[in-house]
Formats: sequence, C-alpha cells, structure tokens
Amino acid sequence: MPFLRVPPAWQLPRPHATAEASYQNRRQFLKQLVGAGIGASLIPLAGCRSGDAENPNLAATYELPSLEPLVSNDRFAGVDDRPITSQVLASQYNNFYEFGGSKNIWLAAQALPVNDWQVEVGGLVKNPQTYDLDDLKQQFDLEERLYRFRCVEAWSMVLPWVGFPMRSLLAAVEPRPDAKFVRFTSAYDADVMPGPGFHLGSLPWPYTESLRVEEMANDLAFFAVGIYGKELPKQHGAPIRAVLPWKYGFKGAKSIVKIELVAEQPKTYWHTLVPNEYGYEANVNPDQPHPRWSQARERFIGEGTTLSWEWRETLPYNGYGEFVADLYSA
Ligand SMILES: Nc1nc2c(c(=O)[nH]1)N[C@H]1C(S)=C(S)[C@@H](COP(=O)(O)O)O[C@H]1N2
Ligand SMILES: [Mo]
Repeated sequence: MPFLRVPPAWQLPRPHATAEASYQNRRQFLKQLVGAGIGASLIPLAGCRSGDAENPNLAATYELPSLEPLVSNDRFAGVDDRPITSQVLASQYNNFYEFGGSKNIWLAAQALPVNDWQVEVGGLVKNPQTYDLDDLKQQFDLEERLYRFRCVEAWSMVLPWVGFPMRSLLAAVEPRPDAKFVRFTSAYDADVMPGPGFHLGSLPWPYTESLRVEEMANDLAFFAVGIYGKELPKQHGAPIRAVLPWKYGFKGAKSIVKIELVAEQPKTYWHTLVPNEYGYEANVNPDQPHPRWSQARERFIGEGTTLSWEWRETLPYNGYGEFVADLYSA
C-alpha cells in the first residue's frame, strides 16, 4: 500500500498516557524528591533550566527535510505509560563528547560536517559496500519506531526514531561465518571536535562501539537516519547513528562512518577509558548498580519546554526483555 500515508506515531493521540498516569507519576516524583537517592548533584545535570527552549537557533537545528512516506512500526510496545519526549528537550540535552563534556552541546555540534557522508561497511563480509546517505535511504525501507532511551547516567526519554533495522544491512553485506562482532566507528575530526574539555586521560578517539553479531541481528537493533519525522539533527548524531534501546545509551554510536564485521571483541571507547563503569555488554539492568550510583530508577524527561524530569522505575532490558532476553540465556 505505497500510497497510504500512515501518520507517524508521535503525531497520534496517545490514549494510554492518561491524566491518571501523569497524576500518579507526579505523586511519585514528589515522594522521591523527599528521599532523593542519586541526586542531580552527582552527575552534571541541569535541573529545571529554562534553557534554550526559546532559542530560535535551537529550532533551526531540527527544521530539516522530512523523511516521507513514513510507516510506523508499533511492534515494540512498552512505551505506552510514558509520553514522547518533546523535541525541544531532546535536542538540547545530549551526550556527544566530541563536542563537549556537558549535556548542552547542541550548538557546538553544529560544526559537524555532514556533506557527502559515506558509510563504509566491510571486514568479514561477502559484499563489502560503501554507501552514501541516498543509497541507504533507497536500499533500506525506512520506518518509524518509538523507543525508550536510557542513558547510563540514569536519565531517560521516549524518542521517535526513523531508520531501518540493522539486520537489513547484515542481509545486504552477508557476514562470513567467522564474523562474531561488529565495530561501529564515529566520525572524528580534531579540527572541529574539541573534546570534553576536562581531563579524562588520553582519549581513545574516534568513538567506537560494538555488538555481538547476534545482537546486531536482533529485531530491535536499529540505525536511525531521522527523528520526529525529519532527518537527524547534528546533536543526535547526524546523519546516521545506532539505536539499541535495551542497552545504555552509550552503546549507540553517533555519526557512523565505518561498520566492520570482525572475529574478536573490539576495544570500545568508554569500555577502554573506564572499564569498571562501562561494561562491554551494557544491557539496562536495574539490579546492577553503576559503581557511583544506583540503576534502579531513572529521571524521565518528558513533555514541555522546560527541562525537568520525573522519577521512574528502570526495567530490565529497559522493558524490551521479550525481544532480547534470549540473547543472554547462556
Ligand atoms: N560518537 C559518539 N556517540 C555517542 C556519544 C558520544 O559522546 N559520541 N554519547 C553516547 C551516549 S553516552 C548517549 S546517552 C547517547 C546520547 O544520544 P542523544 O544525544 O541523541 O540523546 O549517544 C551515545 N553516542
Ligand atoms: Mo549516555
């Protein structure tokens, strides 16, 4: 049905995000303010910052071409109890260490050069390919998916990504039997990427991340080329980034230029820098605390234009256990 336009999920009314639910959440929020566990003081977070909501330059960063026609894939439920995070908040609260060590990197990230982008897919595959963005959009059917997003720093959002499943790319390049892992490499250019601006030791640029091939072949593993129905803004990792909703956010490498299938588990950026805080697997797990804070709860950033959050319980695999738990039942 190529001419049937399916409205993107984030434009549909959200019957399940009821007034009752938000009332309960607010109660929960107030209750937890009293006995706050991990405090905003622990992690560099802006509390109720009126921030950049009114900044016309912020809106300009996401007034990008639409990605249409768009088919919404609603197979991956589990976000009905939460509203979709508003774009004005999601686009000004990011992690992109190449452009700075705070959440407020959206302006600095506009220096990312995205013209003539190419993604090289190679290593242990039968059909190595170099794609430009148009190739990717033509070859792989784009769809919209609403996913929970959980950062290891215990904040979370619900985001409407547009892209294609990683398994489609795997099918196109055909991994050889000796391919056991994939390595994603982000763009790096020291001339336009000043880094975090505080001392972390010698940094293993470029940013890299990795999965086992079976994880990459899972239905949930996704490459995003858009968000909120439009092309990806630079602060979200334009023009293509990984989205792995059952893992902590750092697994989802931004601005990918290289995808390699390899035989051995590769070194990755955060795991190399701080191995005790950033495990290789990094599945969301409320029962496994970070060395410096609990992972049992998260600060959910939802609607509105002023940055604030409500505490929510963190779920095993970020709520996606039915799709991925099999991967880990050794
Ligand atoms: N290249 C690169 N990719 C990255 C990061 C980064 O600093 N550099 N940060 C990661 C972390 S810690 C998170 S939480 C997400 C944030 O994605 P968002 O800013 O689009 O919400 O990107 C991940 N991908
Ligand atoms: Mo993160």
